Amino acid sequence: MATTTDAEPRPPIGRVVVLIPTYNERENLPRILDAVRVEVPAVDIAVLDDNSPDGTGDVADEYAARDSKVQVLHREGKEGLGRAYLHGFQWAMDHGYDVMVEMDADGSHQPHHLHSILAALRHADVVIGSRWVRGGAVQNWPLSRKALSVGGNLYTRMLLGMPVHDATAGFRAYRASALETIGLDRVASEGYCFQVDLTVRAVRAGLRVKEVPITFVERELGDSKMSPDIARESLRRITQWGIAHRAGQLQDVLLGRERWHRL
Ligand SMILES: Nc1nc2c(ncn2[C@@H]2O[C@H](COP(=O)(O)OP(=O)(O)O)[C@@H](O)[C@H]2O)c(=O)[nH]1
Ligand SMILES: [Mg+2]
Repeated sequence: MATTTDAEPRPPIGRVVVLIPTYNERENLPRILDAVRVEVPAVDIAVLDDNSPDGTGDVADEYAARDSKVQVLHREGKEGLGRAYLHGFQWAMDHGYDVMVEMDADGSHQPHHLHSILAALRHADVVIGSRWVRGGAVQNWPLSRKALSVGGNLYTRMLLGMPVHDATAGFRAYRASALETIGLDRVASEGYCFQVDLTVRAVRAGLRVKEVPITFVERELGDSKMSPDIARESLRRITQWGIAHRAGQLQDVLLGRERWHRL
């Protein structure tokens, strides 16, 4: 496994694009675009719209027509968050960006956190805006959503033994080099478990993954797209990865290749 340390210098940040996936976010989108543009004016934005029935794509086009820092990728239909991000990452790599930021459209991810996320990336390959580290928080979530997030993260850590507290978080920044190392063509996750998938791949590849605290604020407008199907995909895939991981460890032990530090 490749290893990296804090002491190793990282290249300068370079060109940054914030990727914002949207499905039925016509009320939220202009607000988040305005807020990101004010907070980090030098940064480009690409909206990844899955042909939202409420016309979010048109709202995005109107915005992009008067702001050259904003681009819109129109996708054919709703294929899930993971697919939308894979498309956005590939587009961003093809267009020479050095850093890709993931950010929700609904106001849950506050643009002022972009400063600490990008600052941390100077010494990391991947930075996760984390709700479940000291200083992190969630506002206005019902107990059921909190339980799902805490439980999902606990399950992920137990099965996969990862040193990450918020593997399901969706406010994060990747260096393009990190995405190249991860190898996006092997990522099959469609829904929200895409986030866990990339976290596991990044950690396993020996990339330096850092968490910085954020306050996640539940949306005020529009509806969450979280669904039982999305939760089921996460549970199924995380369980499969966990079983494979633990079986590999057991095999190491049985073959006398103990690596207890990985347990
Ligand atoms: N393009 C695209 N965006 C999606 C899809 N599902 C969710 N999103 C976007 O992903 C972000 C997070 O979704 P949200 O429903 O708020 O999830 P929650 O915060 O976990 O409840 C929002 O900007 C959504 O519009 C999808 O299938 N395609
Ligand atoms: Mg949301």
